[in-house]
Amino acid sequence: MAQAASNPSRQKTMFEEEGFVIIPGLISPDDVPRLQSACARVVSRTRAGNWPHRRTVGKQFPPYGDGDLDSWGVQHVMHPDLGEPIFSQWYTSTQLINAVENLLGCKEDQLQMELFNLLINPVSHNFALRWHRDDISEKATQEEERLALDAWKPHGIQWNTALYEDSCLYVIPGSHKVTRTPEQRLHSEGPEAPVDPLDMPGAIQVLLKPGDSVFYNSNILHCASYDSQAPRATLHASMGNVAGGSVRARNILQHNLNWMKEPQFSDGLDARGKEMLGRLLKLYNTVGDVGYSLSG
Ligand SMILES: O=C(O)CCC(=O)C(=O)O
Ligand SMILES: [Fe+2]
Repeated sequence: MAQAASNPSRQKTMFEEEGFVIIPGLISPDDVPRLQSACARVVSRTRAGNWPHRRTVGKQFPPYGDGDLDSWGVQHVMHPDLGEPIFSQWYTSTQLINAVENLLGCKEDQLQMELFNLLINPVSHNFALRWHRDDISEKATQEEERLALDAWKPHGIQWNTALYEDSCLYVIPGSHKVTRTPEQRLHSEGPEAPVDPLDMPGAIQVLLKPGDSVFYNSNILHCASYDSQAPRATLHASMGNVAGGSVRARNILQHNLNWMKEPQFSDGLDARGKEMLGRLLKLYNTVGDVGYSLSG
């Protein structure tokens, strides 16, 4: 089982070497119950069918569509229509920003706002995601995989912050740097999710206590298994360095973020949030100019 790393320099080394690191305590004690209550409200709204931006059971990647009634995630928790300002307050909190700056090795004035979603347990059936890297197809040849892994730069990071105990995620430490072995390929080519994720050579289960965050490289091989009986409310977000340009855009703009352009969203942010959003909108406009598809 993965251990939490204790100091910033060790955390950065672990993130770079292992492709993930667990950091406890990035939510202030007062905010834990506030975030739990906000999550309970948005989850019940989603399960009642009153929030269209959700991850539907049966679909691993966007677009999620509106097929199954059961959900494994709530998208866009900072959306003003949800009326829960605690989410953007936490996303722009000093403790979190400091952790991201340290792991990416950049300054606050380079950080851009990206995705903020919520991962939840489905209620009527278990569901699992097959082994994958977020930004490299499982169909990539070994050579294509090698080139894509070598091209990675520390321009973006994603994380899961658990509000309740969470043991859904599995990762292969160090796999963000190396191509799959033939056996790992067999386990990740899908389309089915694994019966037991620990059958995958090198896999470990990530165990998070409430308030723990696991930060990970989107190239790490990972999968997840969702038990409909185990309550889950895990904040799932990403942040980027503006230096990532169009490479970051590919990752984040596949989720439809047009709502982030509305003044109503910006008006609800603090000064730091407004600046981070401004950097994302600049990327949006630049990439839009070169014809990138923003649908999804
Ligand atoms: O549920 C999780 O913790 C992982 C989700 C994931 O891998 C994804 O959305 O691509
Ligand atoms: Fe993933």
